[in-house]
Amino acid sequence: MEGRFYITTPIYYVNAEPHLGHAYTTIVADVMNRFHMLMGLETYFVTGTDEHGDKVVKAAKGAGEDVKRYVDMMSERFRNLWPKLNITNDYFIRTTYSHHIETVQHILNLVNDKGDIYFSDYQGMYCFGCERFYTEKELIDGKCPDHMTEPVLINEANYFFRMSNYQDWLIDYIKRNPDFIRPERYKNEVLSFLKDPLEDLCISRPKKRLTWGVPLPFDENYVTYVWFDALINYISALNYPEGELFKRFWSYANHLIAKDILKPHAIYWPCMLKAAGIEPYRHLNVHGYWKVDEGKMSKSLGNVVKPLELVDIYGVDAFRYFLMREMVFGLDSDFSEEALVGRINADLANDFGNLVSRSFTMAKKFQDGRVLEPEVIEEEDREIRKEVLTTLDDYCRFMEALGFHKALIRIWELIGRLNKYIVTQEPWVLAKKDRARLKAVLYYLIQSIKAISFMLWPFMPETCERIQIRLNLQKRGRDIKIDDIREWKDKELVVSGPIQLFPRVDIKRLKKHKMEEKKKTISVTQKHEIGIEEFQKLDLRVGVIKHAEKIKGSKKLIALKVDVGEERTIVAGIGNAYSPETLLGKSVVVVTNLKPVKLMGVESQGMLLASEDRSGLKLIVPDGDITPGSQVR
Ligand code: ME8
Repeated sequence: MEGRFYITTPIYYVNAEPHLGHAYTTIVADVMNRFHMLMGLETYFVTGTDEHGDKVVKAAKGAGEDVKRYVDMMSERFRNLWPKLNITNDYFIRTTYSHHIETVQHILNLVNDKGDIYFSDYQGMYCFGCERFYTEKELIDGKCPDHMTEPVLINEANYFFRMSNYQDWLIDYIKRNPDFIRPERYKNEVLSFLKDPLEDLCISRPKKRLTWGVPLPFDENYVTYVWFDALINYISALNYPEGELFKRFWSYANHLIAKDILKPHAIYWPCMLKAAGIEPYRHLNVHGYWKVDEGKMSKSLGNVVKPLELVDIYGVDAFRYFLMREMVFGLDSDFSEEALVGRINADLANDFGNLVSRSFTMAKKFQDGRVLEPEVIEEEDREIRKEVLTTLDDYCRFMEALGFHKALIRIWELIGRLNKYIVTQEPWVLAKKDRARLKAVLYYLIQSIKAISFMLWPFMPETCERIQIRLNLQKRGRDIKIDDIREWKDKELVVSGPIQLFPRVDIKRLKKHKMEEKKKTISVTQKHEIGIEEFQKLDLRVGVIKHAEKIKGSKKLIALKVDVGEERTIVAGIGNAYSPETLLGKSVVVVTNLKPVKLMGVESQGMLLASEDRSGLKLIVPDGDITPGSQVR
């Protein structure tokens, strides 16, 4: 593989919180970026936020915020999410940055000077959700196909980009460069769209309707249409035209998007680049949608999947692995937490986790962690080496062709093979009767795990680096290059201890919680209201835990002495979530006027308030010091 690698994600609209779809695209970009690092290429990775236009203004108003303050706040949510998903972006672009705005105006001037922009009256059907005009043909039953709302007829004078001038050039370019748009189905979709005459693109919005945008440099009464502004981020992020980054990376540009924004990227953007005298990007890589319950995720349906919630529960690598393994790049996939747990238990805890933990434990137990190059090897060992090398070749081929799930399937075949190797070689038997064979088997196992940790690093960087640290490798993470996998010539590897990579997830517990959550939401909405007098019957007070001990014979129950102005004995079912020592000195909220009850022989004179979700049970605590016995209102 030669050259450099420049990867971009869409810049996301700041009118909504980041969700699973945004996380997926950005994780794929990260996996591609890390893979190219592994291949020894110099890489550059850009993501960011799209902050102009009607939608954003509406969202800011809806939130009762000033627009600039709103976009700053929302942009931060995206920017702060990426480190939590271990994203290696080099730059985060915002369309409100002044250098981006200057680049947009520079391109507008270039295209205008060339005579490719004209002013004209226009009447058309406008969808505010998409921020664009629709032709009759594009509408479904007179409605916008994305928003299923009727567009509004708008009549106004605007500036237009002569996109039609570039139609023939674009068709020819796509045909001559078959992997310009990939996978192929999307290339075909674009070519089929281009069979009809291309309309010119309306690239302005009058300021009387919208002020939140980049002003047209040649008419102060207009701002730039959001797509003509947004697409340019891909070059303003590289400091076009003079920037060193632009010179180094533009010819290697790989855009990554979902199919929703195929048209602007496959049609508007190449035409804009051509008009501005800039060479086209190298590849447009298009993936499908994540769906939930076979439908689109949407706020109104309440089925938006929040990446951080899943990462908090299952860990970032399990989440990354699942997304990359489950979706066939280019096609739609259905998301379910059950499927995620299924993969964690089967692929990660069972296959991969067991292989590594068994091998490390045996190396430690039988050879005190010293894994030495063997003097004698057998055919079975040679076969293992061969399998690692063919896996590596297949892996590279799949990764380059966007077949991420295939690359993972191939690695899991190798993992399966290694687990079998353990079963057939029986190192625990060899430890008793054939130390020379044991040495060879452990060496081939640990070398293979090392190779796997290099290949899987783009997908699960944290886990792989943990393995590499346990193996005391000098080169780790992004210092490792593909040839390091081929070499296989360590004289000695040292396993410094056992390792547990992925704990199994209890699917029954997950299901129980889901049911309870559902019941809770239903009961919250259906519960009948109570008057304040009824609520005031409860005597809630702040208490401080003075003493705690488990009740013999019960896993869950803890007997507490709590100072609520006076000392009370309270029996609480919190033993699964808290150990007695961690409770001492904690402030809590106590219901003090409940009728006492006896639990396992101990009289409980009150109840602590707590809440529980999938992440576990937590006590409700005051936000700061409050004297014990103070009333909770
Ligand atoms: O379109 N499945 O921003 P956006 C998979 N600002 N990916 C999904 C997804 C889903 N269900 N939903 C969203 C915009 N995505 C413009 C882009 S670029 C110059 C301007 C991902 O916030 C996917 O990458 O609506 C999709 O293309 C993108 O989010 C749309 O993000």
